[in-house]
Amino acid sequence: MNIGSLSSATFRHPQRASLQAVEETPGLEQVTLSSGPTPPRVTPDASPAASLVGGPLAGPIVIGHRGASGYLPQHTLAAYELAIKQGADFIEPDLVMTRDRVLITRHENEISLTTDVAARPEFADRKTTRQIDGKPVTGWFTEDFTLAELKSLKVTGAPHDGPEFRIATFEEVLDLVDRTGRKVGLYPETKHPTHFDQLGLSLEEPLVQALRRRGYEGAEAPIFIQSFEVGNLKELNQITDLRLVQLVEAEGYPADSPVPYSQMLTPAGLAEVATYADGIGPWKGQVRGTTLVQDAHSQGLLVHPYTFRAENQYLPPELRGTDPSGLGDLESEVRSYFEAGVDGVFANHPDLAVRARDKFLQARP
Ligand SMILES: [Ca+2]
Ligand SMILES: [Ca+2]
Repeated sequence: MNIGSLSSATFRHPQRASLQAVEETPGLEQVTLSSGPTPPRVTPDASPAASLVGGPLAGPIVIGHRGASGYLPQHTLAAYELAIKQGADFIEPDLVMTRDRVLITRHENEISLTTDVAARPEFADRKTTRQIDGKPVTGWFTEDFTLAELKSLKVTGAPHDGPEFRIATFEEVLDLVDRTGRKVGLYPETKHPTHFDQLGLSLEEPLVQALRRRGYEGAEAPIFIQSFEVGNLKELNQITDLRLVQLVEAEGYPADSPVPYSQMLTPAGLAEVATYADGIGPWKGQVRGTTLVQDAHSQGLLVHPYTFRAENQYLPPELRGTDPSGLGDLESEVRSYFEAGVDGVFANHPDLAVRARDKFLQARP
């Protein structure tokens, strides 16, 4: 299928004032930034870079990491919607599965750190210990709950709790993007794919099917599917032409491979990744002061490092403000990565990354 039919199939409601829902989200106006630079005022459809989504890229992309997770609880519809409103080119849902085979958005399949499940007496007997990626994890797992049960939970956690935040399904995220009115891409991550395979809850087929139902097919679609594992990306490469991204941790091994991540980033390792993926998502520390961007580009791989956060503790010392918990100069950090040639960034504060990207493009000869 071509991009024209995708556009008409997927982005067919530009007249809908869909982003009003952000302004109406209870509690959103209570979001405050403790200190540091004030983020720019955002207006709906603020990004001049909407054309960066899909097709040949004219500049680096901004990926709203777990939504605008620097401002709202990660992986909630409100967080994704805020990322869209702030001009993110892509939003990033992490995907796990329920017992009744529904893809939902959570960073972990163990949900006691991001929901109130541990305080719910009716679910006390679901607490268990399970081997996840080779390590014992104790808690409550999405694969033991139906969607209806998970929907009854409150999403908790920094930076902003609220009773209005619920676990979102992937279908709800697709609905959000459909009604947005400008091109916003999706950058879904398969979480713990080997673990879910062992449970008979394979993630990849329902993911590709859900995307196909919305008209997302082929390498021009505004989609990147990402994984820290290797085997499921190779399987995906057999069943879809959607673009795939190999995530790379700072150290260690993929859960399903004896080849360390460090080896993946050598020229030979990158050549192997290029046989099944279209890009890499390295830890940002692997990019600075190395030839990784050039080496990856020479294999035809895009480079989308993670994670860019504005809190001072995550910034280089020279970009920090005086308040340890305040926000520092993320814009300068992001811009330095664009100048180093990266093709996109995962950012918890999409507004600041978009501003850095737009200034970078304006300054470019
Ligand atoms: Ca992720
Ligand atoms: Ca699978």
